[in-house]
Amino acid sequence: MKAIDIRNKYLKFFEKHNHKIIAGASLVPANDSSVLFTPAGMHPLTPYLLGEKHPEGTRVANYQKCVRTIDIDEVGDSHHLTCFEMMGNWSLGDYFKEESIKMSFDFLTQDLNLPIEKIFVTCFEGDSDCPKDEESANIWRQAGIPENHIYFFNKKENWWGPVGNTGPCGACTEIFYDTGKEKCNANCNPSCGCGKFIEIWNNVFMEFNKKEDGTYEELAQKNVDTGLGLERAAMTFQGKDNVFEIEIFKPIMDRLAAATKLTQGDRIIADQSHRIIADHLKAAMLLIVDGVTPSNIDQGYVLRRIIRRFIRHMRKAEIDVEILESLINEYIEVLEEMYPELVKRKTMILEVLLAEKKKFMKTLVNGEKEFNKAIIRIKEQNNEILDGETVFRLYETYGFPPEITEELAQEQGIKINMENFEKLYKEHQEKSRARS
Ligand code: ALA
Repeated sequence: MKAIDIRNKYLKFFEKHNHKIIAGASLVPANDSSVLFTPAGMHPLTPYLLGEKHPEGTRVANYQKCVRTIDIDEVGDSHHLTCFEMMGNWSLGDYFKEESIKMSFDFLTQDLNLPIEKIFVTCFEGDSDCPKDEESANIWRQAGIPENHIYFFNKKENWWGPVGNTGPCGACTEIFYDTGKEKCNANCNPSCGCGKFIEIWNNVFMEFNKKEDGTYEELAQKNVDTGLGLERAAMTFQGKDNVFEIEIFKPIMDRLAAATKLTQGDRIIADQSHRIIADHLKAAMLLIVDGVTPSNIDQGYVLRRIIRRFIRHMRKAEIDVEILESLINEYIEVLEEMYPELVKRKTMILEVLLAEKKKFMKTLVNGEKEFNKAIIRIKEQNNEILDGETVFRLYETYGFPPEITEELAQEQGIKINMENFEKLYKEHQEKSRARS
């Protein structure tokens, strides 16, 4: 089943269960400077989770484009993405655990035909803020999930939110898909992250508001916030063991594989770079559609970092960067059905990305030369840390975001002195401010 078919089935299912389908929000949150990008479907709904009346009622559902840069370094493995789509259904003081879990279970097992033996779930083990979530576990048991597929974990795994320091949050029950891979060790379980179990859906029971002082107060209403990752769901239901095999990435991955000049032996490196390029390029295009342009601050800086990172990976995988324009055209065609807005803003996407590429390429070649000289020097000195001054010079003179320098250094087994870089960066900013 294609990703778009899963999305449509999801919306239809929740419409049938009396949810109003609402529009997703921009990737750039309105009236909220605490986060740069919309990180989850619930974020635009925060006021309603806190009690404000939603114009569409107490049951709503949608799909939402999300960007989470926190996972940026994980991209390249089988299932992490910085830019993904989350489908969500919400109870704004309406249904709670029982109905929420039953709907998730029915959707997965009936509408998507997922065999019950493939499903594993986790529940909150309880602490001084909130008791053990036996209620959710019982609902899962009644639905037919066997005891040895139910796990309890602490806040780290089974608590979600708030998005910033304060706001709605609560215990969650997560649904995992068993890929059928071997356990990585005898204790392998849904929290271990080895890739055997893939988290596909999170049902959060948002009944608390986290306050500034770190304490939790009960909200006046009990809410449900869920998130079903579309790309991961598609990977699961298409029986793929990596998300880049699904139809929204595959044509681009194939194109990159055909374009790399790396030889067979280096294909693992190339594969990782291809995944980074496919993820970052999609993120960049969708950010541009939502009005972000490369700059040195806030959202614009993240966009710049993402663009520069995928260009660097094109070079690392020995792909001619001149294919970027045709790659973008092809990618837009692939994504058109899911994101028609890409077609409408195609000219702007091409303009922004090609201009940024041109700018970066000018300095990348020289910057890499400087970097390589510095690495030779460090290695000759038997040093394992690249000094902050060099990192800063690469940033200031060549526009290398420190993350790129760090990544380049890591590939050589060298760490960078980020602390010193940050000190120099701050001093530089203060001087510029004093001058202006
Ligand atoms: N807000 C929850 C999440 O992002 C559903 O996992």
